[in-house]
Amino acid sequence: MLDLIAEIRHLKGQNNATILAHYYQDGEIQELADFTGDSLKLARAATKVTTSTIVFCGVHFMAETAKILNPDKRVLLPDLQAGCSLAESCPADKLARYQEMLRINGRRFQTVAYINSTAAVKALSDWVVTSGNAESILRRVPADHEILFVPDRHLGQYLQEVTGRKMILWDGSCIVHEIFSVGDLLALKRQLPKAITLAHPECPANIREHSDFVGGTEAMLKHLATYREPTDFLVATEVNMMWQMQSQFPQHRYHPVPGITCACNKCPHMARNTLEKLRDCLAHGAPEIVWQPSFHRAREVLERSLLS
Ligand code: CIZ
Repeated sequence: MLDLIAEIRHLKGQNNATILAHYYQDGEIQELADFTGDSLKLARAATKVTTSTIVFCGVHFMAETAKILNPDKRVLLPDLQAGCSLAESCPADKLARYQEMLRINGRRFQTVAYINSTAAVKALSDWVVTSGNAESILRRVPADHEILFVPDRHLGQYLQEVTGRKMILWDGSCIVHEIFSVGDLLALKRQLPKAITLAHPECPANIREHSDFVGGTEAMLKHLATYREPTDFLVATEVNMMWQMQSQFPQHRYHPVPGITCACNKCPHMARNTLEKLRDCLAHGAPEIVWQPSFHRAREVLERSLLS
């Protein structure tokens, strides 16, 4: 393992590469990264990278976003199959047909896509939001337009509650956040009555309503920074997030909220990236995210939404 880490560090220097890692990656990958963050922070960090190569340890839509915002850089993803259940739930051709049907019915709307979507879906959208900037972007949608929100119905429902904007919701969900067990959460709360529950807005309403704080990963970290005394936290998001929490705020205790069918919630797509694949992709310069025609239009939408 130590040899593998030394090898990755050596290859990173040799190939003039920067490693970006999402908070949902295994701790050993986050530890090696030059930047860690949520998709918003990493998309912005990618635009500041000075090396010729970016290795994106995350899922496909995140690496794709880094490439779209940095067309001249080589962007590598350790496993090209690292997908996302949300992105899969909203194929671009299906979205285009649905938008057409709304237009034929005389509906005036703008399409707001969660960043967990393909470039082709972003290219069909007016705005792209992340869990970190969704509320401020929604304020930019003209009040006389409806909002078609894709693909996460739970995040969309949460945003309806906090902004008061009525939305047409796509029927997608995240396999990690969808399966938290409310029964187990309530049992944990009985065991640890003083614990604070943190839930991601991709969680269904029954989990959110039993939580003390709802926010994306970056917002969770900001919230943790407000607690000085050692505190128990029940965490309803991807389990690797607790590695980042533990390293930034080691005085607290973190407990994963169990899923209905498993003891903890790990994203199987994020888990496809391993140290070995990270080493191999640096060694071979592949797999690489290759520029696609839809990236041009997606770039306009991403720049307007995430960088300005
Ligand atoms: O925005 C992201 O990176 C995702 C997918 C979740 C979060 O809250 O970090």
